[in-house]
Amino acid sequence: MSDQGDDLVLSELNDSELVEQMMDDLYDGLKDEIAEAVRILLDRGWVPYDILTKSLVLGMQIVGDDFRDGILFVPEVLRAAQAMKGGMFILKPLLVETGAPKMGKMVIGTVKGDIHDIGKNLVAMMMEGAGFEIIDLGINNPAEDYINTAIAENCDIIGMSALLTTTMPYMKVVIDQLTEMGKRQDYIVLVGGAPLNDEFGKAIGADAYCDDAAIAVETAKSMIARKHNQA
Ligand code: B1M
Repeated sequence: MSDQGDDLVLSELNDSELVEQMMDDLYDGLKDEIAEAVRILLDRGWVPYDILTKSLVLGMQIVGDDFRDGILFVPEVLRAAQAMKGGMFILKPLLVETGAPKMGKMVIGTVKGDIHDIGKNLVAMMMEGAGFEIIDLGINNPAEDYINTAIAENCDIIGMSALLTTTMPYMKVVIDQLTEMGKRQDYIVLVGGAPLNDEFGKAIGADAYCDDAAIAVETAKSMIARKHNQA
């Protein structure tokens, strides 16, 4: 996508040029350039969440569109994902170390059959930054992983992520299993991922569908507050 010359100096670009360049570099899977640009924006006073949402997440959207349209293929998308993770690695400590008071405990993971983890990682980071204790199960999780961890670790929230239309129905399997065990009411169940919507969340019996990481944080906070008030 980019026709970036060897002599391009990222620090000489103004903010909007730099953000444009970051989208090109993400598209081209240039991890070092993404890391450098993230550091430059931080030095310029950008807040970590804006760097994520206004450059990396938007850039990944372009990658996703071209992946869908057959312009990019798995190896290129993987490189873009690695570059995005490079940027997230720098931002993570800044997102999680807010000193916020402890809000509750959440187990989160991507469901069985699904290996997409960027969005889930972002949600985990933002939740941690908002004061939640996070147990991250990673990718490809069967129902037992969520349920056993929630019970053993005394979690308040079970969070599930799915990026494929073929894997999102598995969220219902987890919720149904909780119900069969008589444990559904013990946990707040939050779901998210690009192919989901509110209606799907309701249909499978989740407490809420969360469109993005910021909404996940707000939803979790208000549901935890409601749970404590009821208690
Ligand atoms: Co895949 N992939 N992928 N992929 N991939 C999608 C999802 C796809 C939409 C691309 C496309 O066609 N446009 C398409 C799915 C189509 C569909 O199901 N309808 C697709 C496909 C088809 C596939 C494969 C099947 C391709 C193949 O092998 N032929 C394969 C599946 C493998 C598997 O899982 N079994 C596959 C593989 C891959 C890679 C490995 C190459 C890579 C993943 C790398 C990784 O994650 N480590 C990859 C990527 C990167 C993508 C796209 C391009 C980007 C996803 C992403 O990271 N977005 C994606 C296209 C797209 O989504 N536009 C695509 C950025 C991230 C920040 O957003 O994950 O949506 P997102 O998370 C958001 C919200 O959704 C929400 O908050 C996050 C932050 O704001 N959220 C939650 C997410 N989880 C939440 C959980 C919560 C709350 C909110 O819990 C409480």
